[in-house]
Amino acid sequence: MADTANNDRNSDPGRTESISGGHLVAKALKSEGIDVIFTLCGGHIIDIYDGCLDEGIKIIDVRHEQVAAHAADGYARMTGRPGCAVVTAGPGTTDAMTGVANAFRAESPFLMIGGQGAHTQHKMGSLQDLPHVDMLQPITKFAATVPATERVADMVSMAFRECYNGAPGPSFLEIPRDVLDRKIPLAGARIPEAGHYRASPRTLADPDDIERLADLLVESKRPCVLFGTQVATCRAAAEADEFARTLNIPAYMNGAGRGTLPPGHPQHFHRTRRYAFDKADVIVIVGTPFDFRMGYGKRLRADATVVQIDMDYRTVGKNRDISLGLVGDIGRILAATTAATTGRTDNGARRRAGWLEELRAEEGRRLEKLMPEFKSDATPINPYRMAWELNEFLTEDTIYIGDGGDVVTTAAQAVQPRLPGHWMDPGPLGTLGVGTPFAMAAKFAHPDKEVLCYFGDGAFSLTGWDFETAVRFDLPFLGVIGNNSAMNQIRCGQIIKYGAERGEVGNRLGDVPYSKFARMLGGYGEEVRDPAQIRPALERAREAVRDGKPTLVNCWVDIDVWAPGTRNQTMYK
Ligand SMILES: Cc1ncc(C[n+]2csc(CCOP(=O)(O)OP(=O)(O)O)c2C)c(N)n1
Ligand SMILES: [Mg+2]
Repeated sequence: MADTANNDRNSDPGRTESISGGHLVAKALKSEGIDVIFTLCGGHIIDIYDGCLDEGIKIIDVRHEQVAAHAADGYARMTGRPGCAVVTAGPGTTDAMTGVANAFRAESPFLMIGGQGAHTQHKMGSLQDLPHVDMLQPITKFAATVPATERVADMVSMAFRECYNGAPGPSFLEIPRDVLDRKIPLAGARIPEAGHYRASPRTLADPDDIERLADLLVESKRPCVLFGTQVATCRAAAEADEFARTLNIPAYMNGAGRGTLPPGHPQHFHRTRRYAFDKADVIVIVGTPFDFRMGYGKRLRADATVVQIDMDYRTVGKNRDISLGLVGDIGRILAATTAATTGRTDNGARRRAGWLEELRAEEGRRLEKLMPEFKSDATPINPYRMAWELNEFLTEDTIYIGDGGDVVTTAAQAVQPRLPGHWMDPGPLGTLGVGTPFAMAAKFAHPDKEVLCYFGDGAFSLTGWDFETAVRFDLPFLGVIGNNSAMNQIRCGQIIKYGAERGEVGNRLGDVPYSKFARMLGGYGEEVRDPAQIRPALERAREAVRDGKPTLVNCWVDIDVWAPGTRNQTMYK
């Protein structure tokens, strides 16, 4: 703890009536409900730490600023509240930029605070000086410098407000060192009060369009719906469930929308999305853009009636024409649509039974085709077998995180989270290295849940040193590595394009026994080469995690097996 005299000087207005910029930051963070900052220290930002001590905000210090930013992003996804990362000027801020960019594409709200040289040394060549705001502007919803200590808390709350403008995203504030360190009379600062500086973003779309959508759905014979990440962002799983169930509409899920409906739910479908998109008469796209994951909209039947619902006005109708667009909170819109269809003599639900049976039969055929791979006894381990074992191993309480190339793509063919909000992937920026920070953030947000992260060996090595942070902060997660000693997703594309001889350039990694790395850092680890040993090793790892140890189960997988998406290079089409 900081010494009491210092605390009194900074934050007890009754005695001194003065407060420093760093302490104003902490007060504003507290107003926003922030209970943890993810950070890596630097001389420019230490007064924020001192303020956090007074406000009871936990400080998790990591080993690379990219990790701090990803963890703040992950915390936001897991809690439904914004996250916060605090990094120093110059290289601290540039290191964190990848995490900000990832959150920007993934629509995840967090505030990054960066240090800056003193205003009095502006453009004089101070230590770690860079034009941070210019650099962060294109990848944030809001980026600004705090010009004076009086404005610190006000601008922190402004930055949080901006995070929620339309679809959420990150904001950036740069606070010069003299602004942070200076003390001002408390009366001179606006300190926005919790709950009094921003409105609810949960707006409803045009009510007439809700009625039009209800009409379309009631009449539809072969509708389908895709629930995307914003269903999770809006915590709208209950509304999505009621919508799909009441109207009997087959539902597919992508991004963080996975788990919106559990496997086994009558309207939950998984393997027939393309088939349904080819045959549907009405397609409702909820909270996911027409980006590369959707072939920019080209994967939807050209003459289908396409409805798009999104939090962001700019996303609706982008890349593909739509028949109807609705903008607002996903849960509100789905609930209002369901309500608009009730009370009609026939909402069409029963008429669609045959359509759902057709899709269910097709799902079964597709699963049958994959079963030999899922059950493969081959060594090195077939990555499909890994995928199957992981899915069998998940419990209702497991939060699943994917961080890697091909092994993670393959796993997505089997792994289905059992509950909403239990799936994390980087999102459309496709950033490798999110796994360790996401796992730490998930464990911090949900200490009673199991957090399982499936890594590629390449992905793990980008940010893996923060395994030590998980040990230090008692954030045990179950890490599993699908180790093919390669950046294999890229290797596949190189081999296809340049042939086997010239395709092995710049993509091979060493044979690293990551279990030893885990043990070196104070965790638990095992090596697995025999597919029959995957499950027992996972069980032992689960026990180790329950005993408080972060874990790496290093599974040696076949370098020459790829997912169809990788073989067809669909991500580039
Ligand atoms: C930060 C970052 N750098 C590079 C890439 C490009 N990339 C996509 S997949 C991949 C290979 C990942 O290897 P690994 O995690 O071992 O998974 P594998 O494909 O081998 O299963 C790379 C380098 C990326 N997506 N993100
Ligand atoms: Mg690999």
